[in-house]
Amino acid sequence: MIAHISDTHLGAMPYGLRERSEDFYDAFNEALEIILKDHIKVVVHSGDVFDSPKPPGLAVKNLYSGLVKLENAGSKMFFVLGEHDISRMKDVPFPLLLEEMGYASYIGDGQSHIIEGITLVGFNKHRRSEIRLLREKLSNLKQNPGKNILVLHQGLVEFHEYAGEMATSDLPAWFDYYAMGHLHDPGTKRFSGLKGTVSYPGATEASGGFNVVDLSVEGSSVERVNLQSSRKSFKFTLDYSDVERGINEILKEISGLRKKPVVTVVIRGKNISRATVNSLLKPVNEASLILQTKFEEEETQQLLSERPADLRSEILAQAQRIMGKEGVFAVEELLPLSKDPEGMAKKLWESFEKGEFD
Ligand SMILES: [Mn+2]
Repeated sequence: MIAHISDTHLGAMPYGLRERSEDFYDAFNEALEIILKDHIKVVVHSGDVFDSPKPPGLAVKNLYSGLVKLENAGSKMFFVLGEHDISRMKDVPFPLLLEEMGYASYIGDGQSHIIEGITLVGFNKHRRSEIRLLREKLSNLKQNPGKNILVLHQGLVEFHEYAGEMATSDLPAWFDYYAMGHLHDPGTKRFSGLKGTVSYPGATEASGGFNVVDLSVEGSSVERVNLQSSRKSFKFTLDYSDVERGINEILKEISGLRKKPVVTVVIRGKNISRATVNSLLKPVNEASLILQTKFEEEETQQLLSERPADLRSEILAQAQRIMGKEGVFAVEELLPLSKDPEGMAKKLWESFEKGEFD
């Protein structure tokens, strides 16, 4: 048995709320508690340990004390780096300090790391412009005796059409388990061309869980462990004509939770009185950590009323729809460089030279 966790994003603080940043520590610490209780020795982390290459002290403290607990129980975390861990300033990524101190093991170097008879091979995040290189590295890997696990921080198109940077056909076929990170929605699939199960445990906090993987089963079997500490988020769509009843239903659903939820309420209808709605929503507001209210007047109803899986994927999907692969390139590669015009120009030139624009 191994544990597989990903995208813990320690140090994230959505809405600038301290309570939300605590959620990430709570989820991480609860996952570690379960791992310790189950006496799991090998913990694979497939990237985005921290939310930022310069994590806040509290995030470093939480990771450090978690790793010490693992160490004391004879367990260890093995990690690769996600794009959130890697500084564009080419500074030393923070998680590597913990490797230096002996509290975790870095496996993002593409080498075989044999632990308890299991071979772990990991790669750090490769950006879209580096995928060809990653494919080449993957095709040169050699199978080891015993169980083999591949650890990557990449989107696979079979799991997300727009956030996918590569396909399962790019993966060597013999791995017993493919420990994926980067996509925040959990997903586990088998493919006829691959020996092992491919799985994204999803972002620990947002998805509220992680994987326990049984390698003794042919091709591995994945059990998802759900965390109690995770904060629920809800989106309700109410008809203005029946708004009072709708609000009572919401109150029933969101009360009695362990943590006040994040709530979005969409009010649809004609001639909506926002003042009336806002005053009716007061008890909902009190029962939530954050309440966001959106109004959709019937005439101006948006086409996109479905909640996107996450904002980033939605931006990518729209960029792809409107501008094709150049749009995806702009969002993924150029946008993060918006404070670095020189880097941006360099990136553009590199990609142009590689013939990435038709
Ligand atoms: Mn990521």
